Amino acid sequence: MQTSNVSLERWVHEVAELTHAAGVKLCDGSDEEYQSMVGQMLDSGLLQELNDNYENCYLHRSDPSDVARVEHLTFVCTPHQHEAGPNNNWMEPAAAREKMNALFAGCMEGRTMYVIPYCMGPIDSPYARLGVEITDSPYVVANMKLMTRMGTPALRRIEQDGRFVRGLHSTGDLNPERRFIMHFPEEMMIQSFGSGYGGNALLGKKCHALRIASWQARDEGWLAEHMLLMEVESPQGQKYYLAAAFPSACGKTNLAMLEPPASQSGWKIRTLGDDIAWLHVDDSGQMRAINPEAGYFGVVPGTNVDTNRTAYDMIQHNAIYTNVAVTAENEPWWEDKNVGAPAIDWQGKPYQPGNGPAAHPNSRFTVAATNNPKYSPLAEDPAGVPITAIIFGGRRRELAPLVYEAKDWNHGVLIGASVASETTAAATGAVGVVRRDPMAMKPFCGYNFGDYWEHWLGFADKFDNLPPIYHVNWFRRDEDGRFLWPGFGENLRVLRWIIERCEGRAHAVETPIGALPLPDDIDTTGLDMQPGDLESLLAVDNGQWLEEFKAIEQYFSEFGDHVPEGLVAEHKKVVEALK
Ligand code: GTP
Ligand code: SPV
Ligand code: MN
Repeated sequence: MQTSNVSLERWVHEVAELTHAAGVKLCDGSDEEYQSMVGQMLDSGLLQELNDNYENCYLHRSDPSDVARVEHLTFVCTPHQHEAGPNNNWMEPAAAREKMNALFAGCMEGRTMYVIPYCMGPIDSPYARLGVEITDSPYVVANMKLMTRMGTPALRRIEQDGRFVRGLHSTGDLNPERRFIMHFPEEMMIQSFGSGYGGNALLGKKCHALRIASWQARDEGWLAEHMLLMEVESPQGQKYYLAAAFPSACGKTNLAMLEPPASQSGWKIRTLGDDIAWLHVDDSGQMRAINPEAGYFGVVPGTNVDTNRTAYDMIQHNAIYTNVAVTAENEPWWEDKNVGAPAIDWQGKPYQPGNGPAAHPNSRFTVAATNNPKYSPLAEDPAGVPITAIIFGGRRRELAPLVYEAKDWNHGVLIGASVASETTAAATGAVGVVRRDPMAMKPFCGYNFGDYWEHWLGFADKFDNLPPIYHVNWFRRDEDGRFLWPGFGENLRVLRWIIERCEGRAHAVETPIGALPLPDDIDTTGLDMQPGDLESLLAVDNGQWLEEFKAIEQYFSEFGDHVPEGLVAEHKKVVEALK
């Protein structure tokens, strides 16, 4: 191992000894290295070639027991349980370490151990943070190459700065009984065993950039959030930057790559990020954000030329597909692709409709951000972009209106803390069950939510010009299950109202839950909506909201004396107004 960082060298040595790895490969992040990983995986059967129409695209089928994040096997290991909070599974650090050491002992016998230095954020950004992932999975190496800035430049910065997050990963035997994703925030350490899938295994993403980073962000006065970052340019050339937090599989990738419909001519969208944002307030008091990632691990099903043309085109070259189906012509296939037909399902079996969807509902693509024709060059700006507005949202067939605006920052924090959303296939377990998912961070906040809300509220004490906060819901339905709002590209119409509000130009009516547009305030020209749909989408029923606020109060009470008084006060104000 060639590095001047002595503690890195020592750690790599220790891990090699523990795991009995046959060899150590320090990854340089080059294209040749990526191709050699791909070649090796084609030989071993971990990857399959796809039809030539999909240039440099490969298919990976993960173990059928290993297809999504595993929240029940994900732990935050802090000295005291209250630090992790009721929002996390907790294990005492020494006990967790002992458990993990036993699992890692000898687990790489006869195999190569890859050492991946990576940088989350532009390599020259003061907001960027470093990490090293050690893994026995060439699939992880290839994905980290597409998703992060990894290799020699990251190692050089680690050698300069000294500080980095240590992530140790092994796919192990994929036995769910021996699968754990452990976080040790005080030691800036992650240990993941027994999964080769997405957020469980690509440790730079959720484990580092959200769970460990949220802990650091509290200490250092910033925010690490499950947010997309996008630029919206008006026909007049004015640029706005939106940061939006929606739970897993609730529309971040789609919004970040939005294609303006013909009716919205002149508007342009550029993507900064589709999953994670790090927000800082700069010396002038302006909130700014960077995307710590450099690629996308996105939901495949539902991607087509009408919903997300950008992603559809972007994944036709230099992409890794995980758990999609293939056609008889060996092209990747998924539900709602709207072309071709599945021949082989995601498990590699001949497709039979009775066996469920052909592509796994959480099948994913991995591509570098540079594949995205809408990728904003500002994503490489070390200073990040100035945030115009923050948006929270969830997937709710009932109650939550299409859009509403917080009265001020603290009320916005209450709105974020109260987010509820239907569960999706992004995590194992039931789908479609409404649960609280504050700030879309339920699976990702590395510490007690009570303390996290306090940290959010604290921004209002320190700063004057914080961005306004909104809530959106693209997922309202009628009794027959029909979506009331067309969604996707048409969401731009809602973003336009938000932007006009930020500029003090758009109209709104005050309600107890926040300010809403009247139906006439949203441009619906050319939309094929049924009479009354928009009215339903913008209705606020005080009685229903009182019930909702009871449930919110109940939820907050789970956090005991960690719940900030400021949040309770905001809750009370809304309840009084609803009465
Ligand atoms: P993660 O990567 O899991 O964090 O998810 P994400 O928030 O990036 O979700 P994504 O954009 O991939 O969307 C997930 C699913 O929601 C896909 O099947 C989309 O087709 C669907 N979806 C996204 N936007 C909309 C919308 O505006 N309306 C409707 N009805 N569905 C949407
Ligand atoms: C999510 O579940 O929110 C994802 C996918 O973005 S994963 O990286 O697997 O967590
Ligand atoms: Mn996500």
